[in-house]
Amino acid sequence: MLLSTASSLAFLSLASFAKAATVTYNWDVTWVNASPDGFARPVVGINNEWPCPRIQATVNDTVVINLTNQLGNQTTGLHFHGINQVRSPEMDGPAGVTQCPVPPGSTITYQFVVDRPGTYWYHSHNLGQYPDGLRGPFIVDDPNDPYAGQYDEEIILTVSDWYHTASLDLVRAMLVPNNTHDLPPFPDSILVNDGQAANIDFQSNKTYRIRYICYSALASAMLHFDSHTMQVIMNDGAYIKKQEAYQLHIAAAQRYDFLITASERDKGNFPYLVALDVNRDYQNASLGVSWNHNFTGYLVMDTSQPLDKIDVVQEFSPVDDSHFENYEGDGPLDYDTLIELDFAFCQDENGYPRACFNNFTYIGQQVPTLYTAATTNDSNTNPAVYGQVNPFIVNSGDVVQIVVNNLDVAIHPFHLHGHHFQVLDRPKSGTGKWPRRDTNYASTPPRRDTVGVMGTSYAILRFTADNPGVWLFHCHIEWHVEMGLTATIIEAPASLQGMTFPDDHINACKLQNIPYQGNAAGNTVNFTDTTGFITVPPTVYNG
Ligand SMILES: *[C@@H]1O[C@H](CO)[C@@H](O)[C@H](O)[C@H]1NC(C)=O
Ligand SMILES: *[C@@H]1O[C@H](CO)[C@@H](O)[C@H](O)[C@H]1NC(C)=O
Ligand SMILES: *[C@@H]1O[C@H](CO)[C@@H](O)[C@H](O)[C@H]1NC(C)=O
Ligand SMILES: *[C@@H]1O[C@H](CO)[C@@H](O)[C@H](O)[C@H]1NC(C)=O
Ligand SMILES: *[C@@H]1O[C@H](CO)[C@@H](O)[C@H](O)[C@H]1NC(C)=O
Ligand SMILES: *[C@@H]1O[C@H](CO)[C@@H](O)[C@H](O)[C@H]1NC(C)=O
Ligand SMILES: *[C@@H]1O[C@H](CO)[C@@H](O)[C@H](O)[C@H]1NC(C)=O
Ligand SMILES: *[C@@H]1O[C@H](CO)[C@@H](O)[C@H](O)[C@H]1NC(C)=O
Ligand SMILES: *[C@@H]1O[C@H](CO)[C@@H](O)[C@H](O)[C@H]1NC(C)=O
Ligand SMILES: *[C@@H]1O[C@H](CO)[C@@H](O)[C@H](O)[C@H]1NC(C)=O
Ligand SMILES: [Cu+2]
Repeated sequence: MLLSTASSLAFLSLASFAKAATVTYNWDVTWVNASPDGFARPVVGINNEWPCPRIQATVNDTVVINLTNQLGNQTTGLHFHGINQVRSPEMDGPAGVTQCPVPPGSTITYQFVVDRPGTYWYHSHNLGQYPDGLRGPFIVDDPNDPYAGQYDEEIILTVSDWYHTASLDLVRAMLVPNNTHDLPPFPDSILVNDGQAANIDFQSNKTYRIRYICYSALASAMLHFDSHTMQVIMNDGAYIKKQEAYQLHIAAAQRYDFLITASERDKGNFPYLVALDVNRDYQNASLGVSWNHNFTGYLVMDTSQPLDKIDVVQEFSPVDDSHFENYEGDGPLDYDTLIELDFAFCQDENGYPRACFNNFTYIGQQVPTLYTAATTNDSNTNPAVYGQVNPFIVNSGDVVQIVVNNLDVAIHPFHLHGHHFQVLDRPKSGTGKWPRRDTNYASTPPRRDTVGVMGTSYAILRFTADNPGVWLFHCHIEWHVEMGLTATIIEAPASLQGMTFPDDHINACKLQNIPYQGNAAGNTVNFTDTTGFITVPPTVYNG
């Protein structure tokens, strides 16, 4: 998956003069047989192909995706991870939140403006479906790239855990009362660039910008290059001050853009290691640390030499990404509103394993939450109309501080839709809960959309509520989403009142007899009447 020099550079130089364009994709979501690690299985692809294609646009372009569900036996939908959907919250994509799932045979159009440059990705946000393959890179080029001129070529590098069993079956096997240790499914293998060969053509005197994306459902990954250091320039689509890294730890859904240079002295081929981190906390030896899924790729300078060396790392000690500094040098925002979330595993009334924020697990309702916000008049400021989606009402213009207290011993990557947050603090494993005091925060905090919160520790995040919509905040371990590890931010509800939705989006609801107005159960007369709310997670998982 190389972006060729010629086309990417031409794209950049033209773009600085070009007017904002519209980039259109006509996509059928289809089953495809693939064997990326040698094991053949049906995967979810696009237009009968897999890996899925890349979305490529320039800042301020309009992206149109005309998506038809040709799966025949499953609903679908797409989320554009890290794209903030400013003035288009109805295009964010999570099923049950900003739309109904798209039924087989139906078409839905996503249309939105890409307001920020960087490395993003898209994926299904329905049914635990992206680990079945429905994910791809989403690149937004920057005519004003502050690092332009410091690199010659761009390369996309993706890493993912991979499973030989369909996600639906994995989730069904996980959500059973005898899963008393809340165990997720563990991967069968590692994929890099959705396969198992990803060598990089590496020419003397050239610098490469690697756009590194983690598609995982569970596992983080460690990255290390033999004899070469990385210069990280961006995290999650936000520029940072250049930061040297010998090793990078990337969690599910995160992205890093970094530069790597072939010096004039370099000769031969250099291995690089991507090691899947399925450990609950790689720093905590007492949890039994293992590295069972490794991938070796090569920086290839000389094709006449063998590709036989391996890259061995004695001890993983990745750069601390919470110490990255935002490129602009912005200080921490002062906050108005505090949302404190204690995360722990829990059980529901039927003894099924769940994940909870403040003792409540997310339970999907009938009406997508954004549709409820749009159709419940002034009552949309009352959390009670949304049902048990862990709703938090946030006023327009407020700066919100989210504190996540991770009461579990594992690392969990938390993602916010609709915003890039500042990461003010992300202390080491074992620190315990936030002491409810604000001290010693980063002076130029990095901004990102997914933060890895260490085991038995916390993270302090801030963002400005300048983007009306309904935005999920959730662990990006897909299996934990299915266990209910999600909260819902109802941002600027006054401006959501009376919002309207495209006919094709509403039609997806109508085709499945899903109500699309009123409170969580579709009551359009008495918004606080909770009759029909779903208050216990279903015991049979159908998505
Ligand atoms: C994108 O649009 C905004 C708002 O019109 C403008 O300020 C900005 O300069 C544009 N960016 C680019 C790269 O064209
Ligand atoms: C979107 O896809 C549908 C089904 O393939 C097709 O009928 C329709 O013309 C497409 N719309 C656009 C705008 O391309
Ligand atoms: C849907 O079809 C695919 C491809 O034939 C198959 O692998 C999968 O098991 C089916 N899923 C369900 C839920 O029937
Ligand atoms: C739960 O019990 C079923 C049936 O005995 C078994 O197949 C499954 O492996 C068990 N799952 C766990 C997580 O123990
Ligand atoms: C690399 O750059 C140096 C300094 O600019 C130059 O002298 C040398 O010829 C270049 N080598 C190659 C292989 O391009
Ligand atoms: C994976 O790589 C790490 C670091 O070099 C090493 O410790 C580990 O033994 C490797 N695992 C396997 C299965 O080779
Ligand atoms: C969750 O429940 C536990 C046990 O009942 C209680 O001690 C704790 O205070 C609750 N936490 C929150 C945030 O409500
Ligand atoms: C390491 O794991 C053990 C076992 O769960 C736990 O008791 C301990 O607090 C953990 N240490 C740190 C630093 O998180
Ligand atoms: C909601 O507001 C609309 C417009 O103001 C009004 O027509 C409707 O009766 C209101 N519905 C309820 C249930 O209050
Ligand atoms: C709406 O429903 C709630 C809960 O059932 C009830 O307490 C309230 O009286 C109802 N309001 C009206 C106007 O019927
Ligand atoms: Cu998690």
